[in-house]
This record gives sequence, structure tokens and C-alpha cells, in this order.
Amino acid sequence: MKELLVATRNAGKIRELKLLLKEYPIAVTSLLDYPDMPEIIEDAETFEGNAAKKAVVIAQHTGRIVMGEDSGLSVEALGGRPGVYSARYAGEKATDQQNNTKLLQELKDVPMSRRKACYHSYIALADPKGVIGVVSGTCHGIIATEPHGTNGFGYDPLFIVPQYHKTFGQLNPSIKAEISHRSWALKKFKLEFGDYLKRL
Ligand code: ITT
Repeated sequence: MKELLVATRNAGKIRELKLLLKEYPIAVTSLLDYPDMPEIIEDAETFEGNAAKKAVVIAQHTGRIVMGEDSGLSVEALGGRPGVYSARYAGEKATDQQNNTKLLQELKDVPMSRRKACYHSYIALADPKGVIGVVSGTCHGIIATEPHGTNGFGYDPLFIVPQYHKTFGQLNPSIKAEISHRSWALKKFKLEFGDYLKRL
């Protein structure tokens, strides 16, 4: 079977990307399948820059076409933080739970009316010559005052989806696959770069 290598070590992302790409007859693999790949320093100031860097570093190392995804949460009352630092919000090796605790702490005096947030996903495709393209998607929500549910990953137990009055932690993964930032980015990706997936 043909293979698409995604330059990520995040198991939650990999699970979602596999579900979102399931109509293609390709095996979606990640850096967890290739432990000897180089470390990628995420030093760009934008999601787009980091997504491109992940894809290019691994494409140049492997000589293959590679997908990179950079994502995060922007909270209005925090001026857009944690943003590109979402994975390391509570520290360099922070767990999802530590990041969620920090977010709740920072928002402890903020009323529901001011807890608007937005997830962003940027997906890049690269070959050894460089970036082929980058697409993005967003998903709007509200940050809960305590965690609910265990589905998803990252900030999902705190991310209330207004149309369902539930967090992504509570909602079925099939619903997240229809409306998430990652799913919107993937929809664009399929329109713009679907041919690359067929020619892998
Ligand atoms: P890779 O760089 O290896 O892909 P990472 O976890 O470091 O893994 P990012 O730098 O893109 O990935 O950080 C994304 C963080 O944003 C992630 O760790 C979560 O904290 C948060 N995040 C992104 N998408 C999310 C989602 O769908 N649900 C919950 N949290 C999400």
C-alpha cells in the first residue's frame, strides 16, 4: 500500500488524520513509526511557518512527499494565547492535563461571555525541494470552567462546541471529524493536493 508520512509525534493528531484520510487507499504513518527521524525545532512565529518547517525537514531527510500539521488554541480573553505555544503552554514537556490546568487558572475570573476561543490547524505538504502548499482551517468554541469528557486530546475536554453545548471531550470523534479545524483544513487539502495523494 502507498504511504503518506506525517511529520508529527502527536498520537491524537495521527488518529484524527487517519480518520480524515480514510477514503484514500494509503497508509498514514508518522514519526512514531520512524523513531530515528531528526528533531524538528518549532521556532517559527506562525502556525503556517511551523507546519511548513515540519514537512520540509522530514521531506529533505527522507526524500519523500511529507505532510506537516501545526495547530493550537487561541483564546480571546488571553489576547490569542496560547497560540503557537499551545503544546508547551505549561512548560516545555507539559502534559495535556497540565496545559488544561494552566488555562483554567488563567481564565478563573473570566465570565462565560468572554471565554471565546478558536482552534487553528495549518497543514503543509512538502517534497525535498521545499513547500508545495499550506492550507488552514478554524473551529470556534467557548472554554468551559472545568473539564468534561475524555474523547479527543489536548484542550478538547475544555472546548465547548456552541452548536452542541458539549465539549469535544464529550462529543463522538465522528462529530469532531466533521467540524473541527483539522477537518476543514483537510477538506481544502483534498481539493488542492488530492492529486498528490493519488500519485504518492
Ligand atoms: P507535533 O509537533 O509532533 O505535530 P505537537 O503536539 O507539538 O505535535 P503542535 O505543535 O501543532 O503539535 O501543537 C498542537 C497543540 O495544540 C496540541 O498539543 C494541543 O495542545 C493543541 N491542539 C491542537 N489541535 C487540537 C485538537 O484538535 N484538540 C485539542 N487540542 C488541540
